[in-house]
Amino acid sequence: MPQFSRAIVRPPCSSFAQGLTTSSFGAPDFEIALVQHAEYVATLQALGLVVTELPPEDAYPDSTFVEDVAIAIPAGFILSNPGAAERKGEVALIEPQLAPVVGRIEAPGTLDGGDVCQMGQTFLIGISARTNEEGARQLTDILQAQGFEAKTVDIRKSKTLLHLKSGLTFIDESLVIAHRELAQHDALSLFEVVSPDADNAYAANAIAINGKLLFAAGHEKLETKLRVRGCDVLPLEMSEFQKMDGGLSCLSLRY
Ligand code: CIR
Repeated sequence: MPQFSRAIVRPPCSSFAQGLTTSSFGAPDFEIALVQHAEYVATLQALGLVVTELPPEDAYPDSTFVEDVAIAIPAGFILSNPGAAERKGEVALIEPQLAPVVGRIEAPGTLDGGDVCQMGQTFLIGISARTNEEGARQLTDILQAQGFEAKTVDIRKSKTLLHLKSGLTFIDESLVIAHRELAQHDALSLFEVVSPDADNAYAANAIAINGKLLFAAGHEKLETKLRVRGCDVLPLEMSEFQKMDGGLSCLSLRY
């Protein structure tokens, strides 16, 4: 299971409800989002991580989803070039906090960190509405230069996945959570794949960290399947972030 010692987060800002979303759950409650975010941070700290909390940034409603603007690898950070025009400015905003920067995705390449799933020495890169083939190619070059392997997974036909990690979580070398539409992909052929039913699909985005599995509360069917397989599940309330299409992994950069 992945081990991390540090994380960077940014709490939701007062314009949070104006962010991008496709969900039909209604507007998020800002005060509840702050409470859920604080519990998320406290959980990372309880797992031993040193958490750097950046100030909220009202000019960028989606800036709490810090995972999308950079990819952390052992050598440093790779800056992304988000696929949504509204989010591109978030990269310059976070860059001063990230050192060293060991690469960046440049136009015409676009890439959101939510499309990048590290599975040990291999990274899966989702080609999505946000990450294009050129962005994936640039990231592949950077990762290969750092000794990693990279493979792409095309999710452009998916009607439900915003990002690859919306439907995929690497738990350890033998186990992943994957939406049914990803489960048969070659890249997952060596793993036992646990797939959620449609009504638990949101919880496919989880975070394996230091022996625990941070998991979206309220998805008991998937939670039971994971507990049966030995996962130490820590449920966290995520309702207000789900309303903005965000999951657990998007809320932090872990390294
Ligand atoms: C967006 O549409 O960009 C944000 N509202 C949600 C981003 C979620 N990020 C992620 O899944 N990595």
